[in-house]
Amino acid sequence: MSTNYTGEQIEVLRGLEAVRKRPGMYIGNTAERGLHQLVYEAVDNAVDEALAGYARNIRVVLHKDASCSVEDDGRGIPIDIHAEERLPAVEVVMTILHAGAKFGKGGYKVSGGLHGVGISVVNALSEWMITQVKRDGFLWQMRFERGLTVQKLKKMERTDGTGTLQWFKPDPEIFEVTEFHWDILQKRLRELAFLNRGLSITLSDERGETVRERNYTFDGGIVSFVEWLNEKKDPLHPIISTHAERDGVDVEVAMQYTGAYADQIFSYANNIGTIEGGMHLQGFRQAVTNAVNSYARKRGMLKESDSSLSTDDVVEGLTAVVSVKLADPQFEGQTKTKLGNARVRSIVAGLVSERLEFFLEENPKYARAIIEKCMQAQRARDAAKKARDLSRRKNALEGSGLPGKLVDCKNANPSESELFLVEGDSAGGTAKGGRDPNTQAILPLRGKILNVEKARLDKVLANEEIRTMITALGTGFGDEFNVEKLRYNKIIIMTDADVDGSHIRTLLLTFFYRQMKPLVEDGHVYIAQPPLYGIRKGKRQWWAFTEPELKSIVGEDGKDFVIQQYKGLGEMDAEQLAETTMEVGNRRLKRITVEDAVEAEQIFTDLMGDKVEPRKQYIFDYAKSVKNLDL
Ligand code: 0RA
Repeated sequence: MSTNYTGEQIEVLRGLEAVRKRPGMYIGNTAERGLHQLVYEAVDNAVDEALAGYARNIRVVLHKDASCSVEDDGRGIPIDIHAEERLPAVEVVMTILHAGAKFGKGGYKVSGGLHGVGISVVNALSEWMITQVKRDGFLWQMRFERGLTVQKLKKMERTDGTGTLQWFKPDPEIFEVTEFHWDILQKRLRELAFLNRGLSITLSDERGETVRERNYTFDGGIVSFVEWLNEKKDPLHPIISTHAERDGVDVEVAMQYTGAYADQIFSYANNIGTIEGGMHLQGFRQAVTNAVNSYARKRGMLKESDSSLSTDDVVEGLTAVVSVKLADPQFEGQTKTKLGNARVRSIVAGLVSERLEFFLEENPKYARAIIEKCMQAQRARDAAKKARDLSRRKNALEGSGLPGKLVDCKNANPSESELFLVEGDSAGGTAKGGRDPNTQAILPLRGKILNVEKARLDKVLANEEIRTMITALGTGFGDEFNVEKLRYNKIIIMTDADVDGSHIRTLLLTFFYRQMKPLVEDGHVYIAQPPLYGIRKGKRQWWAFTEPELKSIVGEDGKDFVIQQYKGLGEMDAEQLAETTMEVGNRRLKRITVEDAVEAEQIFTDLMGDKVEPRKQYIFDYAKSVKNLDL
């Protein structure tokens, strides 16, 4: 590169420097999440080109050298000279911060949205990046290193095709981890394919001995999405769907009731998962509540004296996808995943009411099944409330003492206190011996009792252990949950590394997510990570928490090392458990995010649902990942 910097080049350097200095500002973090964000950014650009009606195929390849390429068959990024910057447009897009937006203007009905930081950010955070554009009869190529142009736009061979290839290797100087995960990428790419009907997305992994490749194309769009979500459930009727544009908002909804007890409603704005919900979700829930109630009243299924079905009642067992696309999305909330555009609420509500009312009128048999399901939910909720009131009164009579099984800590200050939920009485005893009595409380949970199959979440409340836990936490649950009453800052789930342990963990996470959501949202829930191996050589002792750690301790041959595998917490004594898993400073905790909880919920559905096959599959999959499991 020339050393006589022009004004533009100085701007470029400043911009890239800012990105490399504070990558978190642009991609969230430099861990796994941020690393995958690079791929999403490149894919989002390609999806935009598809939404504009030009690209049909997107191909993502994970290469052996830890690089990733994203290719589309759109128009190709323009290569003509940009008047202001006096550089080829493609170079402007690749090297100038926020330049992408300028180009997109007017061209796209929908633009990238949340992630839309610009491809120049990917470039700045890559050790190297190659951009190829096919257009105007030729293949064109540029090359960059850490965001700086090292090869100017070069005309290569002739080609009739059009499209864009973005090929980058994330910079190990920036990222803590540089390995892409198939599971993470396939989940998002599959979701994008569902959300954009007909778009073909291929993920190819060339890193292993054999190439692993999957294509996602769904001609049914979000109808296919709901079909897929309900694959393991028992649907009550064919999928109800609608798709329309109103006042510049494109709305797509697909929904289907099942025999399940939980709802599964996913909402999106401009292809971004709105985990925190927002106006589109509000409109949907409101419309479903109104339509179901008005039909139930009209048919006399709900009598005049009966109270109306609540939203919670009418969404029980409902699987739905609500996807909106609009030009000016306002993302709000802690994680910027809540749609704030108020007008979207009535637009979605109007369309859903119309469609659902029509469906109910046209299909009296299905309508009856749906209303009956909702009324059953109402009865269960009433019964649970009565039981709750009863147990509250009982508590008051008994002086509302803390449960006898709880081994509480001395410190009454919640901000410094922790509660360990421990699987089994025996491990509970060990944990009691190893805890710091000032700040750490122990509540043993009896696994066998918790392991109730086919339990609806309401029924979980009948469980003594769960009620004990709620009393210990102090917050109440469901509608009456109050996070300010929480008696411990950290709630740490400590279970064995086997199927039962995983069951209990799944059930607790699902319970917390459904009945005590702010607990998860505010990051109070953790999973303890006990070591998998204890290693001894002479008088020296190590712990390994993963297979690679074990390898790095014992080396390739591992001579003279005595290796003990820990399958259960009970196999450690109090001192060992404290040192490896409980002591602040030594221990490793995994903090549970909303995404983890959503995942747990999906697993919960598989485990507790009516169908046996998914449960078998889960246990089989799990068994594969745990060695020496006694089945
Ligand atoms: C602006 C204008 C035009 C294409 C694109 C952007 C474009 C960007 C990306 C990023 C990844 N793939 C892409 N494909 C296209 C086209 C202008 C024209 O041809 O008239």
